Formats: sequence, C-alpha cells, structure tokens
Amino acid sequence: MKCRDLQLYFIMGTTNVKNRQPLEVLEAALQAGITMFQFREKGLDALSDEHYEHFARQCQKLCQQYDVPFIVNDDIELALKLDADGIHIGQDDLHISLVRQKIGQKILGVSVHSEAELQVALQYGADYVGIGPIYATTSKKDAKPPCGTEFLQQARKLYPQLPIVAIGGIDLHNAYAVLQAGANGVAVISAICESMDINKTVAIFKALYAA
Ligand code: FQP
Ligand code: MG
Repeated sequence: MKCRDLQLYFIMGTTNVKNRQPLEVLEAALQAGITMFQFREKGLDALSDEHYEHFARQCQKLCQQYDVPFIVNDDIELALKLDADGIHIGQDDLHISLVRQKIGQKILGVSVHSEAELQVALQYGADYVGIGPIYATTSKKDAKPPCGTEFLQQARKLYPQLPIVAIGGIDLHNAYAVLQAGANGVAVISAICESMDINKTVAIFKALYAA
C-alpha cells in the first residue's frame, strides 16, 4: 500500500445510500477516481448472510475492475473468504495482534485516538491508521465526540512517514485543513453518498492534491 492510496478513501454500505443503487454509487465513485474503498455494511437495515456476502463480492468485483484496493471493515472472516486486499479494525474489534496473524500480508488499517493506541498499532504492523472523528459525523451512530486536528498533528509530528487517513465529518469545505494538519488523505461516506454530482465532488477532493 502507498500513502497515495489514502488520498480519497471511500467507505460505503447499503445503509449509507438513499434513493439510489449502492453499486451505482460505488461505480460512479470509482469512475471519478477514488483511491481506496472500504466495505462497511452496518446498521439496523444492513444486509446479512448470503445477501451481505453477495453484495460484498459485487463491490469487490467493481473495485478490481478499477484497480482500487478493496478493504473490509471489521469482518476478518469475510476478508479471508473473499481474499480482500485488506481489513480495517477499530479499538472494539478483534485485537490487532490476532488480526495480523490471521491476515498475513494483507493491508491492515487501525483506528487510533491516542498516542498509546498509535504505538500498539505500529507495534503490530498496521499499514495505515485512521484518525477521527475530526468533525461531527452523522454516518456513525456510536461515534466518539469530534477531536479536531490536534491529535492528527501530533501523530504526524511523531511519525513523519506513517500513512494517516483522517475521518469524520470531512467535506469539500474542511478537507484542505485536514491535509494541512498532516493527513495523507481523507476518508468519507456522506460526502460522496449524498453528493448530487459524484464526479464533480471527487474531482474537487482530488484537486486538493494537485501541484
Ligand atoms: N477509520 C477508518 C479509515 N475506517 C473506519 N471504519 C473507522 C475509522 C472506524 O472500528 P471503528 O472504525 O472505530 O468503527 P466501525 O467499525 O463502526 O467503522 F481509516 F479507514 F478511514
Ligand atoms: Mg470497527
């Protein structure tokens, strides 16, 4: 995985999409140029069982067509079954040491909120860390309070080479500040799922890296 893969990290599940086909949203985002995708099927109306797996496979197939890494949120068994490119875990998920053992060389992303969590993530070979929620988010019901960019700046200072993606309430208006604070990229759900023009939204995000 390269730092550049984190530039525009799209996260989606069926519950994030209203009045559209989730696969159409994903394909539009891929076509427009997202650099990484996380399959995150969560919430009250989330798919389960064979529907869940079938939808995951369809998302993976699209990502493969566009040569974009397909990362599974939380579900290590699914990631192994589908031979996904990687997995993302948080602090309430299976411990990172076990996850690393199970997935071998696959991409491993970890959510961290403190220097202590960051050190554990690095100790067990996290390939990237997710820091947030930077701003208030509506996409995650059990999200912690927004932390702003302070910890992000601290993490960057401590580890100049670490691949860091920022998450939580990031949109076209605040993304630049997050990159200035030291993130290699931004992870978004709503900014793309709720966009009236995905092509344009993605282009504006990506223009932040031009120069
Ligand atoms: N950062 C990222 C990423 N992806 C995520 N899914 C999270 C943070 C949140 O386990 P977690 O992870 O705290 O909650 P959930 O499993 O509900 O998503 F860095 F990839 F942008
Ligand atoms: Mg999780």
